[in-house]
Order: sequence, then C-alpha cells, then structure tokens
Amino acid sequence: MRTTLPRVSKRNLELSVIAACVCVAAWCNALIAQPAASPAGAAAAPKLMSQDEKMKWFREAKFGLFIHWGLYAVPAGTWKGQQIQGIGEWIMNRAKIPVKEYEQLAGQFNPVKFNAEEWVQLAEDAGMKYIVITSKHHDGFAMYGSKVSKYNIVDATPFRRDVLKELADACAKRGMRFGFYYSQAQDWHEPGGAGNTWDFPADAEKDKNGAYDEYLRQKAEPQVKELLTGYGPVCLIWFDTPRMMTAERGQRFIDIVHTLQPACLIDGRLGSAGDYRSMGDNRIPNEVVREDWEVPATLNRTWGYKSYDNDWKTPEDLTFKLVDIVSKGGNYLLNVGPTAEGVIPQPSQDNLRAVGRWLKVNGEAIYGAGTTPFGEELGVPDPGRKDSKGNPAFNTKTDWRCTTKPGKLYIHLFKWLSGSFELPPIQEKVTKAYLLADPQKQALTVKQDGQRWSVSLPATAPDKMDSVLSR
Ligand code: FHN
Repeated sequence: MRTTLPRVSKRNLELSVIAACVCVAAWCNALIAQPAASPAGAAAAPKLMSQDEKMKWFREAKFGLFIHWGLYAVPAGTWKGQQIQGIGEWIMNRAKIPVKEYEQLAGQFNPVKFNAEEWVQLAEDAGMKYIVITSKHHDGFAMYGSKVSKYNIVDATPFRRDVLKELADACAKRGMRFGFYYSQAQDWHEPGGAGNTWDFPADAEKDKNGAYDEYLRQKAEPQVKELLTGYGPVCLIWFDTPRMMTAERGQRFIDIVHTLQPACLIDGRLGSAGDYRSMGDNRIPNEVVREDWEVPATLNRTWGYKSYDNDWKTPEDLTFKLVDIVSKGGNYLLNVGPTAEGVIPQPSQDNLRAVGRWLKVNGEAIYGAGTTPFGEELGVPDPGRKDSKGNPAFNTKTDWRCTTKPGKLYIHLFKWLSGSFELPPIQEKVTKAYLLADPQKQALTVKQDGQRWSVSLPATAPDKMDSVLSR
C-alpha cells in the first residue's frame, strides 16, 4: 500500500489493528525517536545520567496515581454545617478558617483503615506505574513524621503513623515508583507562607519583609530535604502553584533535588525549569505536544475527598482520556482523594480497576507508546468560537486515536464500525492486521485501494470501551 502521508519512510508493514487499536509498522520510528525538548533545567542534571536516561521511566510509564490526602478529608467539603464550594483540599481557604481552628482537625484525623499495601495494589490493578502523594498541601500539614515542624501526622494526630514511610516501603517492595507532591509556596499555616491572607498579611508584604524567604528556608526547603533523604528513591517531586517563586528561589529547590537525588524528576510547576511540562488541571491539549508532559486529572470534581461529590467519570471516559493523552505524547496522572478513615472511595477503585482490566489486554498500545502520525482524528480548530477560557475553540473528534511503537501502529476504535476501518493515507504497505483482544490473533482481511487501505472488522467490538487490533 502506497500513500502520500509525509514524514513516513517507505517500508513493508505488518498491521496490527486494534478494534480500538490498530498496530501498523515501522514508518513511525522517526516520530517515536524524537527527543523531548530539552528543558532549561537540564543543564543542572547529573553528569552521569543524560536527560533521556533520566526521563526513560516516565516516558514508558504513561499512567500514574495521584493521591490528595490530608486534614481536609475530615471536613470532607462541609464546614460548620455548610457545604463549601470548590475543591475539597481548599476548604481552609474557601471558608477562611483560622489556623487555630483548622489545626483542631489534626486531633480528629485517625485513618485506622489505612493500608499502604492495598493502595499500592489498587495502583497496580489500575495499570498505573507511579504514585505521587501529597506530602504537604497548601494547608501546611505534613503527612509524614517531619522534624522541621510538629504540624505533622506523627506528632499531631492520634494515628501517629508515618503513612508516607509505609507507602514508600510498600512501593519499594512491589517495584512501584513513588513520588511526592509538595506545596512549596502556598502554606496557609505559616505566617510567611503564601496564600493565607485571613490570618496573616498580604503575600506582597511577606515577600517584601522577608517572611516568605524565611518560610522557604525554615520550612519548605528543609522539608523537601527530609523527603529526599528519609524515604528511599523518589521518582519525582511535584511542586505546585509557584506563587512568588523567583528564579533564585526556584533554583534553591532544584539544587536540593539534584544534590540529594539526581535521578528525581521535577514537575513543571516549581516556577523554574522542571524536567517536564505540567499541563493545567484536567486540561488535555487538543493536539500533539512534542516534549515530555503530564496532565493531572480528577476522577470526579475534587482532588481532596468531598463526601458529596459523586460526579464520577466513567471507565469509558477515563480510557478514552488515557489513550488520547498517550496519542498526543503525554502522561496521565489520575487522582484519588481518600477519606479521613484512610479509604479510597469505592467508585474511584471500581473505575480505576476497569481501566486496569482494559490495560491488561491492551497495555502494549499504551506503555512506552508514541504519538499519532496522523492528526486528523483529533479534531479541527474552530476559529469562529472561543472556549470557556477565551482561547480559540477546537472541535474534538472522538471516534478513534492512534498510538505508535517502532514497527507498530495502534488504532484505537472507540466507535465500532460495521464492516471495515479505513486508515488515512500512508506510504507503507500493510501486510497484517489483528485485534489485540483476540487470543487467537486471527489475521483480519486487509484491502488496498490505491493509496487507501482498510481492515475488515468483526461484527461486534471485542471491547466496548476501546477494542484493539494487534498481533
Ligand atoms: O491548588 C492546587 C489544587 O489543590 C490541586 O493540588 C491541584 C492538582 O493539580 N493543583 C493546584 C491547582 O492547580
């Protein structure tokens, strides 16, 4: 089969069609081999490890578990009988709860049902390859036994257990990569931390009078050092909301990470260069992004637990988003918000495990997979409209997506077609196609018509979420 698709070398192909995934062949090598844009921070990367080596596991992993867990799980979205609008972990800020009152939650935080092994098991069942948990969110409460501040789970709660240590050990035992979220700038508990203007002066004032730098030097930087020295290998540090983070302040964090754990990645929200780009919350780009990136995302509408948020995304939607993200070159960091008892809400568990079951069959088309060589399946810009953020709108298409590996093309069909699937023109000859979900790997009929070729599909989809052809 000969086609006019640019950037594709001529070679005979074996096509592995995925009912949701078609696997074709080697013409996509060049795309996959594209190095990620070298981040500015790469200059400071350890000499022994190239940036590509450092990023290797991240590029392979594609799917991670985010965990937002802290004192905010106690009020779970309700304060003094009022349901508080917005994301659960922001309740202190939204309800303008004074530090002295919010601190009382520590005395009620006793997550007796917490079981590190079960949480890691869930990530494994979901097919996730790394875990990132809040070590300290904006409320300033450390979820580990910090020597820097008594405001931590070991010293201030009846539970007295270092849950991060237990998770780190469970991850190490099971070969799961483990990383920390750390709110470096916002700390609503400290007079110098950014964000709390109901107990303390305006941020600009803290910046000017040295209180912010004192907070950074006395709490944030030493706590990051603790996390990088007491919990084994840390795969990444997920900084967030870089308020007042100048290049110099950011560099201090970079130096700490590079000195203590040179292989540890830094996300894109430190405020200075990181190792990859963090997209906005739940913001999946419309088109392929040719650098390392990750999108943090929620399963419902909150990160921290809210007892009344039941707006769960379906397994179908989650699977589509995972494939969509991978086909555009990114990683999906999907969040759970455990309760104050230490339980991950059942719908979160069920929906993640459904994605995991799909991955068990079709993971070949996800882990380490590269971007689509096509693009037309993603949708088209709509210059006449603006989206909710005022950006030019995009009419997203959702029928199919394509992921790639050297010698392989995976076509993910979300909408089952009766008859056959016709690929956009490609320059390659397609010699073979089959469904990834077919244990017999039966060859499907491939037809050529000039520059077009099509693959005959069975009458019913092997998987109602995303059927995959493979060999
Ligand atoms: O303010 C935080 C929010 O609570 C949450 O942690 C998310 C996760 O990406 N980050 C910030 C908002 O973007």
